[in-house]
Amino acid sequence: MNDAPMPARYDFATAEPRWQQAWDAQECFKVPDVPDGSRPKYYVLEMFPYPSGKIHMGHVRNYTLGDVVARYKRARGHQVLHPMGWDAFGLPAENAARERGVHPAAWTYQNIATMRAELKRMGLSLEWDREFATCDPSYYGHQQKLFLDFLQAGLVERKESWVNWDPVDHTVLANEQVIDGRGWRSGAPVEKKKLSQWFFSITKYAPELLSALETLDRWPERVKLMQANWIGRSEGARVRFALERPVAEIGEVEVFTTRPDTLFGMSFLAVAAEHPLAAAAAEGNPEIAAFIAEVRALGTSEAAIEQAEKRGIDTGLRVRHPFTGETHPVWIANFVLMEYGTGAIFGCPSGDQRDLDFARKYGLPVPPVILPPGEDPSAFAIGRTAYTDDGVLYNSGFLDGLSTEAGKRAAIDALEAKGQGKGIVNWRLRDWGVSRQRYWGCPIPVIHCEACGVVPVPAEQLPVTLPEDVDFSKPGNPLDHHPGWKNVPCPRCGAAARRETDTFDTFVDSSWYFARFTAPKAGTPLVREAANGWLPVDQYIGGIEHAILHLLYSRFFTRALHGMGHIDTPEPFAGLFTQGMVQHASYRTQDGRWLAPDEVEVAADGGATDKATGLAVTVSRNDKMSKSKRNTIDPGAIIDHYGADTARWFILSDNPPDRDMEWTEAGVSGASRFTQRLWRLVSGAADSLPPPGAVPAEGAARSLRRATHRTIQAVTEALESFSFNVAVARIHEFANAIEQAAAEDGAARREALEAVARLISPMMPHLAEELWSMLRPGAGLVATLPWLEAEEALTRADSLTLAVQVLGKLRGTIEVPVGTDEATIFAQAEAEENVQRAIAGRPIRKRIHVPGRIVNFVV
Ligand code: ANZ
Ligand code: ZN
Repeated sequence: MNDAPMPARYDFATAEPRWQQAWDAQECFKVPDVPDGSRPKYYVLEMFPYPSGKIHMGHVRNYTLGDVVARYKRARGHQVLHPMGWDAFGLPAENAARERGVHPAAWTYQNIATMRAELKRMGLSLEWDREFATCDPSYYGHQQKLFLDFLQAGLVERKESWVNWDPVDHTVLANEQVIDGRGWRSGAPVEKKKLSQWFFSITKYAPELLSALETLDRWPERVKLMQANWIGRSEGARVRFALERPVAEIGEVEVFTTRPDTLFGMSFLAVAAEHPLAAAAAEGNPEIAAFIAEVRALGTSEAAIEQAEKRGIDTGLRVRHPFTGETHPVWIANFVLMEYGTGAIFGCPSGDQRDLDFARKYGLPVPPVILPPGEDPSAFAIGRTAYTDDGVLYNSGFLDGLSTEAGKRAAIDALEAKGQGKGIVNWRLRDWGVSRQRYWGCPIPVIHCEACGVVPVPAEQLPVTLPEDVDFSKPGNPLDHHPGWKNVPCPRCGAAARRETDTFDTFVDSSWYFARFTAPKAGTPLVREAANGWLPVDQYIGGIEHAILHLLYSRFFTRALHGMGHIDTPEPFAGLFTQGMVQHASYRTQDGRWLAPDEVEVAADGGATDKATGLAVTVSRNDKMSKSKRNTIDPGAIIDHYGADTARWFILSDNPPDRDMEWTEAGVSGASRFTQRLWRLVSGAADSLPPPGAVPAEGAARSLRRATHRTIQAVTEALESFSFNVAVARIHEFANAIEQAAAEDGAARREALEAVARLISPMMPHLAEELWSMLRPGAGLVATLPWLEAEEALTRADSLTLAVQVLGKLRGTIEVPVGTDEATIFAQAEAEENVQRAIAGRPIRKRIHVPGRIVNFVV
């Protein structure tokens, strides 16, 4: 007998690192670069993190979800690729350099070290050998190589485009970085400027990117819809309007419309502020010039334009209508975007709300042309609301009487016959501008030569690495004012030339990392067999904030790589799951200060007081965790205090993973108690159980065995369907069932406890190993075991409830096992106390049995 005292509690602090080492030592999560075909492959990937400095609860949720999938699929017999890396370029590192004088590389790699250690503490089943950071020259050098391939394939272009220019920071701003017309950092009024920039020709793939959405049957509908809207296919026409009098050699204006049927409802023509006709009209007209300058100061984002008040100015120019020959005024309007269609529209106020608002504001005519179904043409009038639905055309010359659809076709036919327009498909998607005037990004590998023009850096000279000695004290791009870096000889003619100083948008880095993970150390960007063996990613998991750009750019890259013959798959992500956010209550004092959770005392009713002052604070629930509200919870501190399994269990338990969840102290401590409870359940029984493999006696402890197998079945279904909170709930119920089960059959109890250890293993992998090692000392790791299969016979309903009647009156019910013979059923029914009383000693004349339903005694 072993008299060593058992510890009274599960000591996660020593157990978790111990199991992590055991997994490492046995290389449980390692897979070959080329799947060997012995088992089906499964590639699980979570969106890789930006190394901001610390992991946050959003990471914990994301990586826990991925780890559950990875561990479960591994147990189901798949060869699972589950890598991790760092999306490591980007502006924050440069800001840190400017603000704190720390070099972006040092800052980034320090953050990576911290975050890697934190992630490792979570016990994720990652293959760390595949780790890379996108700022490693060994990654971005290959990206430069791919860029040369794209260039060769005609998928890259250098062209002029309008950008938001911050005149103080000397940098291009993304639309999101323009706030109320000002640079988000400098606060300076933003200018629109034309710059030569590098573009990936994503628009060439627009039709495929749209139509292939249909093949993504394991993507959320919502994400597919967002992508479809972003790509934005619309059918319509281009219509050319002749100017009554040409200006600055411009004789006509072309508009794009999706409603050529409404041409007879035209009231005005409007162009964007950046349109050449606007510039021509501004010549010698300070009022127009001032208006254009004002519109340019507004952000270019559609949202900004949508919100801004509709404003315009009459240029005094007029255009001739292609059908009526009448003339209409040409306006410059702030709601017309230069980047969409042709940068010009014809305004039909009766059929378009924006046009109507505009027409009403400036007193322009509103001729109605579409008659809604059931309306009387003599009575129908447009008030404050445009009629944008289908109807019958009227006041429309040769289109009169046609439906909207027929009218569109007839108008296009007529325009084409006159040579004044044609039917086209227009796409909202723009080419992807990837030039950034920044240091901390992947250098674009081209050289500008006076004589030769743009010359790609020869592949053997890659990688073009970033210089280390850079000066962040001046505004603008440090690569630009570096004394030597950009001065290089032209690779073609040898003359003095200049390196491109733009670096790539960091979305480029994240557009192919999932492919690089399949052969992260290779000397070429990709290795065919590895990429083809593992791709597409079977399950991609990340935040909805990446529903559009990151996923679209990755899809484009993959299609382009496919088109160039690098890989076989055209789509990167076969399955996509978007997780909800982690929220936390926030606390605010009456004088408006935010308090951190540890600065308040929360009462049982949810009310809270400031620990320092004792005064009541305002609690608001379901706030996104944010530094500004001081309601973030540090995962590191949680792991210190409760262990990784508790954090994982709680984060999985609260809500379905695609919904937002609220982090609460009560929730996490409840999860912690549950880990202790499971540990006690097993440690208390381990010594008294029969040896492993003991067969439960036939019929004995049937309800416990049924609970075991039904739980196996339910947890399996829940894990298959991403209902991880349901899996957690079933295991809670199972723990109750085990605790309440009669103690008679040790083998059934062992079976139940072993099932607990194995069923929790995707969610609480450390505790699973700990329990398993108590139940089966020396029997190896749960991480290497196959998933449990439920025994069908034990998951089926195996008893029936029968109503028992005496002379047709219900007197009780009995429960019998399926397949019980009739004599036993009658005997059991007759023995019921209530039934005995109703029979009252009278002889039974007839016994009736309706199988599965009723037993009736006639006395
Ligand atoms: C005339 C018209 C009449 C229009 C009507 C609509 C309703 P989607 O579907 O998004 O492609 N438009 C075209 N180019 C524009 C630009 N650069 N900036 C702002 N608006 C522009 O939208 C196409 C419609 O948006 C076009 O059809 C045009 O207005 C407007 F009863 O033309 B429509
Ligand atoms: Zn040259």
